[in-house]
Amino acid sequence: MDLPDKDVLLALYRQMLMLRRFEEAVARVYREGKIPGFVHLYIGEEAVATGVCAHLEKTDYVTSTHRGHGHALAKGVPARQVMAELWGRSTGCSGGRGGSMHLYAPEYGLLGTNGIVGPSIINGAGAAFSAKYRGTSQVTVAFFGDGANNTGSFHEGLNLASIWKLPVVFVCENNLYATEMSFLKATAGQSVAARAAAYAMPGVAVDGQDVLAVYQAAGEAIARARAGEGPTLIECRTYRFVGHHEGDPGTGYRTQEEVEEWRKRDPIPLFRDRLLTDKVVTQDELAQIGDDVEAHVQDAIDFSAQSAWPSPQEAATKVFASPL
Ligand SMILES: Cc1ncc(C[n+]2csc(CCOP(=O)(O)OP(=O)(O)O)c2C)c(N)n1
Ligand SMILES: [Mg+2]
Repeated sequence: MDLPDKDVLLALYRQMLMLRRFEEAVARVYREGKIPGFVHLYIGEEAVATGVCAHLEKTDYVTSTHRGHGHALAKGVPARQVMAELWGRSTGCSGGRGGSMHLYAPEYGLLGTNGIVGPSIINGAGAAFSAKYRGTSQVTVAFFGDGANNTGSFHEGLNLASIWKLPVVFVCENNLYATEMSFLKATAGQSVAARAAAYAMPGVAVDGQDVLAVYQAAGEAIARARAGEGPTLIECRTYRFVGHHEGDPGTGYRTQEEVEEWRKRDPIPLFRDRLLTDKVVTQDELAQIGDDVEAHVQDAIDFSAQSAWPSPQEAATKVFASPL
């Protein structure tokens, strides 16, 4: 494939690095007790959200999972608002009510991360139905894991999207495990992409550690959706370098050798080496991006630390439906 323009390449690099540094900072402050509840980090999978969301407009939609910080950031939710939400502060994107698994920012097209495995798929189909019904050109991307691929939501969502030709792209982040359960043991046929045939839509399997491969596949699928040609299923083969959630050592169900093998295919150094080998960028340019990203993440931490908690009255609003 021809390389995209330099500004696109640098934006992809910056975005992946942002996702990585953000999550590393989350791990640090989590251990200091700053963040309540569970966090599921995206470390190792950055090329997926980055390569996909690079094609989306602000008005497009994303539905996401329990492992959704990267999706929120890549969709354009400011780092301050994502971090402050993790800290439970009133300046967070959900006003501090939601935390990691309930990041909502519809003004940026983020229709929610979700603690339940599967609904991102049907919610994504629903958002796409809404866009089609209203006659807009909005595209929805529904992210989900390999675990969700074996739930009813997957089959319902893909079926409805296909019969109604909805403008949606289903992106499976196949990191080979659902908590401790191996994808290969849990999935008949051992392929997510192959399931697309049953729903009469294109199914594409891509190397989820290669941001350019993801960028290309997503670009085609999003253009297809926007042109009214219907849904696509993309399976990105990837790996989480860390435990399922912070606190899980991630060692009881996979070997150290396996983790080391995948770490050799870390999407960020892979891409950096390619940019340097192809002489697209200089070391200095990359170092500058690294410094900017570090400052950006530190700003989000400082902002969160200085933000107020929601008042008890505020915290209880928008949580329960008003009785009729
Ligand atoms: C309906 C439902 N069943 C079980 C759980 C518990 N649970 C939380 S995350 C998870 C694994 C999800 O695996 P996958 O979809 O592959 O996403 P990953 O964590 O690998 O990103 C499970 C089973 C849940 N949250 N919701
Ligand atoms: Mg998984």
